[in-house]
Amino acid sequence: MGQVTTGTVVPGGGELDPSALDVEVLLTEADRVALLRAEARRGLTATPKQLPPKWFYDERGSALFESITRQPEYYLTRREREILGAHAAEIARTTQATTLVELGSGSSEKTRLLLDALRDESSLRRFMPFDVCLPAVADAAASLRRDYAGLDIKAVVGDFNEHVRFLPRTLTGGPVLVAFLGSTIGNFDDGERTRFFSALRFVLRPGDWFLLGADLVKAKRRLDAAYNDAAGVTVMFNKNVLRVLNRDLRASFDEELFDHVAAYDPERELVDIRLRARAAHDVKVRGLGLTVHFAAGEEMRTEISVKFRRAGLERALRDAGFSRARWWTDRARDFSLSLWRAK
Ligand code: SAH
Ligand code: AVI
Repeated sequence: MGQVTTGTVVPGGGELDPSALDVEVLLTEADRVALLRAEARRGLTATPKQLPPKWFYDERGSALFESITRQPEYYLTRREREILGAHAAEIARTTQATTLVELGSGSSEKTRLLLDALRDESSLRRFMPFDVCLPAVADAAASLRRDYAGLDIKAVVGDFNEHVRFLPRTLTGGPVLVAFLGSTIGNFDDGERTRFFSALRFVLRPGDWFLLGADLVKAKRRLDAAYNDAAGVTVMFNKNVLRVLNRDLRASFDEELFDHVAAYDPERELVDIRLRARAAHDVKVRGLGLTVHFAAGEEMRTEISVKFRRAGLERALRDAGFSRARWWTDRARDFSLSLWRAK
């Protein structure tokens, strides 16, 4: 993965050759740009303006996210790692998974705890990291191939909002464990979350497993700090979406004309993440033949990060056809990891 300070080396991963990298592509570079065009047009012409969070993650965005996970205020990754460290062996013993699929896998760093535990159980045959960011998933797969000789590592580039239904083609022989870590589920709105759980349940067979990492409701002070780190990495991450639009849609966004705004809303139990225009100005999006006007102070939503309560998650997963096998939190009860079985 490139250094965050060196700028973007690989435009959206488009200049990497997926076949040379041994990556299965469900979302080609052409598909990616077509989807970006459609979603950017919809979001930039909507009131209020909004962009889906998947567009943060080109190579630079993925590196910036990794840097966020190391910031002192961003407790989520450390807490989830603590839970995985304490319970990976039990997860491996319980599931006896032969295939591990990881959705939104990024660097798959924490996943090594699961891979080690499943290797100790001698059940695991195949690991399938799945991510929208080709450089991230290719890099993770290359490093895992070095460290887990004998494990069949099948990296997939895809959009988990669109392509979860294509997974069953490859899911044969023994129980499958699908892991969705990091509280990426929090970046879905209510409708997306419901659709995602049902699509996932649809591709799993009864007896397959789902492991979900979800951040929990807590004091506003801590959540505001986690999404406004003192080093300003989250600011760069949020503004990275503007660079992606400039590069891939030939837009003219000026990062200096926007402020990062992130605040926990205790009513809706989510962190609302936006870019706020510092002054009235127009942005040309040449790839869409569009001129977009921003009023002074106008906010464009770039992400939500929902915080969960146990009861709400249990209801949603039961409704989708899962039964709960385990529920764990870290010692500080900041973060949850739960294991579900397809009924
Ligand atoms: N699971 C890792 C990374 C979380 S960051 C962790 O826990 O640290 C979110 C990851 O989801 C990124 O790697 C991003 O590229 C990926 N992602 C975001 N939207 C996606 C989408 N629609 N489809 C597939 N992957 C997506
Ligand atoms: C990937 N996702 C769960 C992160 C989150 O906490 O919602 C993305 C992020 N956005 C700002 N900081 C981190």
